[in-house]
Formats: sequence, structure tokens, C-alpha cells
Amino acid sequence: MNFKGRTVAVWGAARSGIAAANLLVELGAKVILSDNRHMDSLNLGQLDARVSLECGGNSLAGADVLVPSPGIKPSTPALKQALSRGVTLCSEIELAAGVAKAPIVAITGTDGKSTTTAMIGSMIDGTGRRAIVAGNIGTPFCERVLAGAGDDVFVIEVSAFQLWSCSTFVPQIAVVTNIAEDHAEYFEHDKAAYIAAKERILRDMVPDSYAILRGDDPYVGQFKTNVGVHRILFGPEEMSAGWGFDGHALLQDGKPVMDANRLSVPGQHNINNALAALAVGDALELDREAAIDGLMSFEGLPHRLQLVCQKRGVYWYNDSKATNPHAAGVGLKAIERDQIVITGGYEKNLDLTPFLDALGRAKHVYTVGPTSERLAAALDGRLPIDTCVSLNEAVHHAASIAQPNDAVILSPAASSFDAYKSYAHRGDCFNELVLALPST
Ligand code: UMA
Repeated sequence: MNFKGRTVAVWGAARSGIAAANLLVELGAKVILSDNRHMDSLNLGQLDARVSLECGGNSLAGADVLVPSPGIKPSTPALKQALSRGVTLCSEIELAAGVAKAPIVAITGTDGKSTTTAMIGSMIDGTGRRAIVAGNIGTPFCERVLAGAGDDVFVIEVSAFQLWSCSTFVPQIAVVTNIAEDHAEYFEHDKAAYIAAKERILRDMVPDSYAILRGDDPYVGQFKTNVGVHRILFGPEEMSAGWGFDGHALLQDGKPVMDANRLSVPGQHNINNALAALAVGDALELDREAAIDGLMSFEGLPHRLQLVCQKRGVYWYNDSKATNPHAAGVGLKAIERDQIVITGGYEKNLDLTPFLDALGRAKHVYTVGPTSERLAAALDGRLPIDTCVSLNEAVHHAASIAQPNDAVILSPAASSFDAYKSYAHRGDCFNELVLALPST
């Protein structure tokens, strides 16, 4: 899209919107950035002075292109009205991708996308090439593109919130980790719309690009790829073609490539993430040994099954990023110790089964927040369960019953918005509480 001289509306003046607006004015567009919040609650320090700002609502102000922030739902009435007037939607990631001067590796899926993104970044850096990691993981893609000089490979985490509004998005390599139940509220309980948003990552891919897909996932394994796109599958079983695992080694086309115990991060889910990363390494033609060294140096991200500390022989883990039952279940299965589980949070009414099925090593469950009642009913006396008024209380109760070699895991299986600004805020609070516990 050529933006020179064009009027563009950007909705949402948080990180994405500001980054998109700044890139657009640089491209010669006349930009109206709007937010339904009051100016006083916005953080506009990074905003280019050439951008016009409107607060207290979103309007098109004569624009024929609209860049919505990821936080703006497809069902937003003003957005539907704008679409009915024929406005062209352009996602922030699409805008950045149109300007990016280096290949784009884009990673999506319900679970593991941030970890896989960071892991791929580490792997590429380990080979001496320069990976720019951005997108949903934190720094908006537009911001990195605008700042970029001598960029080598963009490694971008893309969410369904960013994908649904893309008119055209063309990654050179796309990775899809899995599909599980999540974000029902955002997509108005339309699971098909959520899955379609994820599959959107593949729609515009061109011949000779790579689609790296979790083959055993019932949805992702069926995703369609365009003619000429290399379709590479990965998954936790041995496979004659693609990337698999035999219980010990990561395999390519059935042949061992690296021992799983060389990875610094625990669990089958991280083996799956590493298989996807190695497949990306191959597509980028990275030196194999250097890529493996880069993978081995990856020590995980905060709040994703992060080992906070070991105190009195008890291992304390923060898995605050496990904001749905599936992700929480995956984390619990990765810890091979007897467990005390602290769970609960904002009620998204998701099916709890994947979390309940992963409680095999749990000795005691402490719940906090609105999901407590449903969790207690679902556990139905299977395990000792106590409801706590706060995370603080749950941490102190857990510390009082934990035995040496046990793991205490914050595994919310729910969003954080009942009491925190974000999963990171919740995780930071947990870490603080745990680090303040007596060591002896
Ligand atoms: N707003 C309006 N009109 C509306 C609704 C909202 O103007 O009708 C305004 C809000 O007041 C707010 C802005 O729009 O100022 C929305 O901002 P945002 O929520 O999109 O926040 P950003 O800071 O731009 O962060 C976004 C992503 N946020 C979401 O997807 C909700 C961040 O992902 C991402 O890191 C960032 O862009 C950089 O790319 C966060 C996230 O929770 C971490 N993602 C979800 C997830 O990982 O599960 C998908």
C-alpha cells in the first residue's frame, strides 16, 4: 500500500497504535490517531509531533484506511460502521511487513508462541546473524521497522488479535504452534473466527516460502497452504518426514539431530518449540551446529514456567503466562516433581479439562480469584483444595505445607485481569512474594 498523501486513521493510542502512527507519518501519510480514553490516561511520550490526536472516541475523520490496535475487537460497533462505509483495514503487523527490508519469520498459535519466538531469536543470534524479535511478544513490529538499520531477520510473534485485520500479510516463514480454546470473549464465542484468524497467517504466502505446522494438532495439521509453499510438519512423535521426537533425540525425517537433554528449558512443550525452531533454522539455511548452540543457550522467558528460586529444598515456579487451561496443563506436565498448585484468575469460562487432566502430580491446590468456585466444583473432592483471598495467602499456605523436592507452581489457567494489569504484573507479584519467604 502506498501511504504518501493518504489520510489514515489509527485507532488505539497504546504501544501498537503509536508505533503505527509514527511509521505512517514517516511514509508521508496524514495520520489521525484516536483513543476512546481521555488524554490524561495515555502515555504519549513516543508519539511523533506530526500525528494528529483525538481522544474520547474513535472516528475515521475522512480516512479511507483504518489501522485498528489489537485490543480493538472485530465486533466493535464503530469498526463495523467504518467497514460498512468501505474503509480498508490494515493491521499494524501488515503495515510493518510492507516496509520491512529483511525476511520475516512470523509465529502464531494459542500456546508457546512467545517462547518459540524468543527461542528462534536466540538460535539465529547463535549463528552470528542478527535477529530482530518483535510483535505481540512486546515491542510493536512497526517500532522495530522504523528503528531498523542493517536488520537481518525479523522474528515476529503475531496474535489472532493482529492477524484478523490483515488485508495482506506475507511472511517468508510462518510457524503455527497449536490451536486450543482461548480468547472466546474477543471473538464473541465464535471459535471458527479465532481459528480463521490464526490460519490467516498462511493465506498470502508465496511459492518457495515455508509453512512450519504442528502436524498432530487437529486444526493446524489441516491448515491449507498455497501452491509452491513448502509445508513442513513438526510434532512430539517420530515422523518419517518432518521434525519429530523419539523420547531422546529431536529428529529430522527420522534421523537424530540433537539430544533433548541439551536444551536448557524443561518439558515436552519446549521440545516441540525447539523442533519448530530447528525447522526455521533449516528454512533460513543456518549452520546446523551453530543453530543448535544458539538453541542450547536459550534459558526461557520470565513468567513461562520460570524457576523463581529454590528455598528450603522447594522449587518455586512462575507460570503466570499460562492464561488458559491448556497452557497451564502443558506447564504442569513439564515439572517432574510432586506439586502444590496455585491457580485461578479472571473467569473466561474456558473448558477446564486440559488443566484438570494435568494435576496427576498435584498434592494440594490453592485457588484465588473468580475461577475458584468453578475449579473447586470441577475437582469435586479429588484433591485437597483451599480457596485463598489473595496470592499472598496462597503463597504462604503453600510454603507451610511444601516438602523438600516439591514444586510449588503458579499455574493460573486464567487471565490476570481480575486483580492485575497483566500476566506479567501477576507474575512479578508472585516472584516478589516468593523471594520474600524465609530461606531457612
Ligand atoms: N481502544 C480504543 N477503542 C476501542 C477499544 C480500545 O481506542 O474501542 C484503545 C484503548 O484505550 C487502548 C488501545 O485502544 O489505548 C488498545 O491498545 P492494545 O490493547 O492493542 O495495547 P498495545 O499496548 O498496543 O498492545 C498490543 C497488544 N495488545 C493486545 O493484543 C491486547 C500486545 O499484546 C502487544 O505486545 C503489543 O500490541 C505490541 O505488539 C499483549 C496481549 O495481551 C501482550 N496479547 C494477547 C495475548 O498474548 O494473549 C493477544
